[in-house]
Amino acid sequence: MRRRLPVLLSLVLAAIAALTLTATAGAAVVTKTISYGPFTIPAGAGDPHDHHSMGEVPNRQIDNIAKPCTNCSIVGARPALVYADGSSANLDTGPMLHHAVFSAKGKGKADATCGGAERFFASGNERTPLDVSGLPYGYGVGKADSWSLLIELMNWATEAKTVSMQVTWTYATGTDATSRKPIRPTWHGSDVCGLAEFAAPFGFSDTHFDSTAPLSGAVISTIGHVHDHGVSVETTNETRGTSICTSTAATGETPGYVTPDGRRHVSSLTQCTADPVARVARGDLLQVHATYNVPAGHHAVEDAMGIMILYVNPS
Ligand SMILES: [Cu+2]
Repeated sequence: MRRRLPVLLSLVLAAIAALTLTATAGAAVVTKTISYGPFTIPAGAGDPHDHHSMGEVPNRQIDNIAKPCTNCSIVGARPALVYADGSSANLDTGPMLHHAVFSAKGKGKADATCGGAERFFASGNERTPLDVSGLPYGYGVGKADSWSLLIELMNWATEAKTVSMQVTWTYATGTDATSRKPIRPTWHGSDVCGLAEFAAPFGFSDTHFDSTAPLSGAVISTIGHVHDHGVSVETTNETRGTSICTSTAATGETPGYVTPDGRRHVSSLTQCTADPVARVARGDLLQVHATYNVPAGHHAVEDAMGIMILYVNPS
């Protein structure tokens, strides 16, 4: 509890880095970058491949974080992990964004999959954005909504690293916000109401996780998540016999995702965004297929994940 006050104070001080306004035909779409933190991740043992020897900021929940706007509609979120000078903090220099989960409490906000605060955006180290700005949808932010951030950070470097979680929020206001239909996140995959982890076997594997669609409506966008050695994550609708989306992982696309030992880490996952991607009915049996390829001789990947967030316009 004693650590919370300085964090909150620094959040207030660090908030708001940039504000741009684009006006198109009476509609306003605004971009605002907010830094959450800073967080100092303790030193690790210098091995970029051994998670157990890394320094960590374990799951820290921060309540009442800064929101970019109120009475508005979020149409995009681009996550980053940065140093004090604004440059990217990534695995090439030590830090890893293990996860950041943003949730909202307020009128109409309840996690459709698990109950409790609505987890509306999340990022792993691959930093997948949400972008529905080109479609007539958005995630509503009410006047009295309060947001929380759950964050876990790691660092393999042998010195401590101080980083901030930065999100560039894009949002609509005024009539552009009220004319947008709401999207709600639904969570699918490995233990998504718990730690979300599963043990991936050696070799090529396809592990299935069943869930029931909690909402009827149109899937508008997706965010998939796997860990290193993950190949892809797909959500199928077993009731309808269709595939909703496959997110395919790429590794080492930029130098930040290549550690000094030459290993390439997950740097992006493909997304599906369309109007609609698919339709689902409440009660449909959905299945998440997490495919991994853990090489022989590697240590066991006990903390794999295979998750997909489906953003649904309920109807
Ligand atoms: Cu993860």
